Amino acid sequence: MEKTFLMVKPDGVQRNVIGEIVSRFERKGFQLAGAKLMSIPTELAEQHYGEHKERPFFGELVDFITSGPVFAMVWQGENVISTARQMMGATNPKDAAPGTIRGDFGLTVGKNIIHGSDSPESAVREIGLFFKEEELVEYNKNINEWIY
Ligand code: DAT
Ligand code: MG
Repeated sequence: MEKTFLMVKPDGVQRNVIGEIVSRFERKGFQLAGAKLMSIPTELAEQHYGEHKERPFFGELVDFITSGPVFAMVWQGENVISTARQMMGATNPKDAAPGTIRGDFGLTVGKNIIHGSDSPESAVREIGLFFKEEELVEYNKNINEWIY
């Protein structure tokens, strides 16, 4: 089953929306495969956002993502990568539709509440950066018979 890496950023943790965000993915029908509250070391932040290292906001981005705990998650389900991106909304919360996570909880691009992998390649890469294989759990939920 397809998997993606999602992370409630430090602003989302401080704003007390971990539960709300987890709830949205649960209700949609996705299955949680792993989760942890953690502080991101600077090196990991720089690796995770490596594709942005030439961008003018890279320093701010790394400072922000290491500024407080994050809630890192792996979710699985059919089309979870692209569906989670839709549920997150546009990168800049000012452009994110109401009903999306960023549309409902964010105001500015620097503090946009949630990260989600943007492709199958980045999902594999990011899951590998944040989780050891033994931290991911494979299990069956009977409710899946009513989802698939
Ligand atoms: P996304 O998080 O939607 O995948 P991205 O990968 O383009 O967006 O950028 C990563 C993060 O960097 C984004 O969540 C917020 C920050 N960011 C993006 N564009 C920015 C900008 N123009 N100014 C400041 N921060 C920005
Ligand atoms: Mg991105």
